Amino acid sequence: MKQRRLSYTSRSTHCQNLIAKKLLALMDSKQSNLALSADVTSAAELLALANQVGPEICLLKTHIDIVDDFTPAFTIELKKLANQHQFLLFEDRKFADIGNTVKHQYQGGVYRIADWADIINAHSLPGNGIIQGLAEVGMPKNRALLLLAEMSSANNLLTTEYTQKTLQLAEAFPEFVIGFIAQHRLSTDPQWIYMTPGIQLAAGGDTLGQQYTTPKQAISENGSDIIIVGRGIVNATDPLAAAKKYRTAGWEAYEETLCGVN
Ligand code: S5P
Repeated sequence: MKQRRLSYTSRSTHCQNLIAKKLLALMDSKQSNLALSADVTSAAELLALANQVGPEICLLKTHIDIVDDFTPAFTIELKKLANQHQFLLFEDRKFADIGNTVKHQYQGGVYRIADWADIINAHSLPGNGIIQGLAEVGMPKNRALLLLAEMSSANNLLTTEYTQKTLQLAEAFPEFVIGFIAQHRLSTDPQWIYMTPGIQLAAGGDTLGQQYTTPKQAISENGSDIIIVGRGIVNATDPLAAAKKYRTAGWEAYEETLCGVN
């Protein structure tokens, strides 16, 4: 069943976090609810992809630790492209440790994630301490956090109860947590932003348990806000043409669920 929704812009008034407000406004002004999962292993390739696909996306998701030739200069270049093409940066670090450890992982080490990533994500598994630790680093820098509430992989261990408890954890930190990595909308509260990975234009999977759903299913039927697309774009012979197709599919699915009153 189609889920009716408010526009992204009108939702932004319900958010406490500045990145959430910025992202929702950007999505409407750019007419894109597409996030590129830029899962490539060379810095030059990632920058070229970001430059090419940048005009089509609201968000670029990285796995910074798979870039073979990472240097601090790389993230400076990435930020320049984000400003030029108007997209936000999301490091898919999936933090999963105690608060004190994730603080160091977030602000220090080689990658200094807090210096350049607008958004990060974390597993809720360790409990509220992980959010508190990340918030100590991220809040002074106006950053934002997503919690993993559901996963796309087959036979994952995230039960319905785990998902509900993740929602409850988020509700205790609305200044820093902006939403979820999830396969479905979890609540009627308009402040939460849902991002769905495991998206291709045709449903299916890969050989390692990934399960794909379509943009229409994710946005229109399951009530998500942002489609996260990796190999559907990255491995296409023409990534820009593929990104345009995903962008159109995601946007049309959003528009058809809009309520008359925005
Ligand atoms: O449940 C999840 C959560 C995430 S963040 N399933 C996922 O696939 N992801 C990430 O989304 C994954 O790490 C990868 O970067 C991307 C999906 O890539 P694709 O190539 O399968 O589209």
